[in-house]
Amino acid sequence: MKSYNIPVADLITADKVQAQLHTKIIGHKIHAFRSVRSTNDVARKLASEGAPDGTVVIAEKQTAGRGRLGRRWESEFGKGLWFSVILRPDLSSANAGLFTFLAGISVADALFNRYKIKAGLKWPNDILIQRKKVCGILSEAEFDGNKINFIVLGIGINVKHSLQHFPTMLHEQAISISMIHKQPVNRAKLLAEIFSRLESNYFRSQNEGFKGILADWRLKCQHLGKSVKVVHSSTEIEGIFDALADDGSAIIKLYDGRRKRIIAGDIIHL
Ligand code: BT5
Repeated sequence: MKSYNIPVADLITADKVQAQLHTKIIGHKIHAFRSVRSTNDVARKLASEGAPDGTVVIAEKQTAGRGRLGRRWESEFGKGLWFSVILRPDLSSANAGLFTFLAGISVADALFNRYKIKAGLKWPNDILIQRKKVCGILSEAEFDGNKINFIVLGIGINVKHSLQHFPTMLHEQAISISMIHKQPVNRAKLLAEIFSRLESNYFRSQNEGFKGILADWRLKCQHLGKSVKVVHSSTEIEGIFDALADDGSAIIKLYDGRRKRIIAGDIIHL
């Protein structure tokens, strides 16, 4: 892919983000890189070496940014926010999958607070603007017995792209904040806002569990009660997206009235 120059003054640094920070833990330690393979890989290594709760890894570019199931995440130099947050919740392993939803509502709230953009959430890990993907989330966990040892919450947000910065195959499905919000977007301020939202939801999950977080996610879900096609493993089913269950799985009501629980897959709007 082509490389685009951006002025040094526009690069993200730990200092710039920390100057905007209002959090107690998230972002107090930031490892900022020009280029890495994947911020999740760097964060997992740091976490296994003992990096503290709330440590962040961010890069201007990822050469092997990852989505789920080994899919590629396009991470153009200087155009997005490609970052991973290390969390060390005191929770059982059963809760690990719910951090994707925690991240989804946090990013959506930050987009609304800063730019009045009403983003929608798509099960399980997408944030959409005008039905196109502006953000993807890749939450990975390591366990210690039946407790979570750490979570690496990887978040990729398209910020400054115009259409030509995306590969052609993504033109129909990807969007950036700048394609909607016509004023300049300050990535450091947006990141600090996301850290605040992530942190308050993180503390909420520790104090109250995930009930409120999942309720907020349902309110922002774009396809609750709508017809969807779900592709999972090598099968496809169609039905109504009936509910997000408390364990994060999707409940699909088939057209013959039966309900099917899906734990992993992709939703296609019909
Ligand atoms: C995701 O996977 O959406 C999770 C993406 C997580 C990326 C972050 S960036 C920081 C951290 N470090 C990493 O290595 N990853 C995380 P999934 O639901 O599997 O979606 C992947 C699909 O999204 C691809 O197959 C493409 O179709 C599409 N896609 C790839 N890059 C995109 C982009 N920049 N914008 C919109 N869609 C994209």
